[in-house]
Amino acid sequence: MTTIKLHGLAASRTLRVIWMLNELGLPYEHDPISFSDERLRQAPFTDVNPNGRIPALEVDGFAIYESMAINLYLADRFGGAVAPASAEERGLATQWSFWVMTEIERDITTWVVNARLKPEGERDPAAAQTALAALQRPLQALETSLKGRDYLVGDRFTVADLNVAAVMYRGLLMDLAAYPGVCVWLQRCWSREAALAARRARGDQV
Ligand SMILES: N[C@@H](CCC(=O)N[C@@H](CS)C(=O)NCC(=O)O)C(=O)O
Repeated sequence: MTTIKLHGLAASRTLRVIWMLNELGLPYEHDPISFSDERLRQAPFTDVNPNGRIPALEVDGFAIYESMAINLYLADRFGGAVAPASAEERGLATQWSFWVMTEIERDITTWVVNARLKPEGERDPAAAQTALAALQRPLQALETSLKGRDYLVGDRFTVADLNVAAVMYRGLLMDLAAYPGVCVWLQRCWSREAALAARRARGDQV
């Protein structure tokens, strides 16, 4: 029997992997270690991820880190409808996963921290504004890519949608009126039962 162990509390980037494991219906052992836990920077955790960060995953002793890579690996290893069905779909799933990490993640994080999450007095409105401005180009690219389609790759929900929507979790707090296709697609992805279950695991009332 395959043994899967996921490291990382749900209220972190680990959420992305919890969503994926839920989609695949895979049972797993959960080690909800926090990003602030000193044990991240010590063995045995550093044997799993020498960067001392979460999420990290072990499957029958095989260790892997980086949230996007973990989800692409899980799709490859366990298959199902969310997995790419051809070399082209695999290429596009990789493309979207790299894209969201390089074009979206940093700016959406800066925006949400300084526009929504920090107490008002501690926010940096200029940083939020700069980040929001930088997001316009990739959001427009995503809007264009979704024109006339419900999902990013093929005609079904795949790991490409999951990885992009998961990194864009904080987009749920953003006014996306200028990008109606992105708005509908993001809601579609996050309203899946596997996604809602992941959000409940991090304490969201959904
Ligand atoms: N690129 C990595 C980033 C991982 C990451 O930064 N994780 C944070 C929690 S969300 C962490 O472990 N922080 C602890 C630290 O940096 O010491 C991924 O997507 O998995």
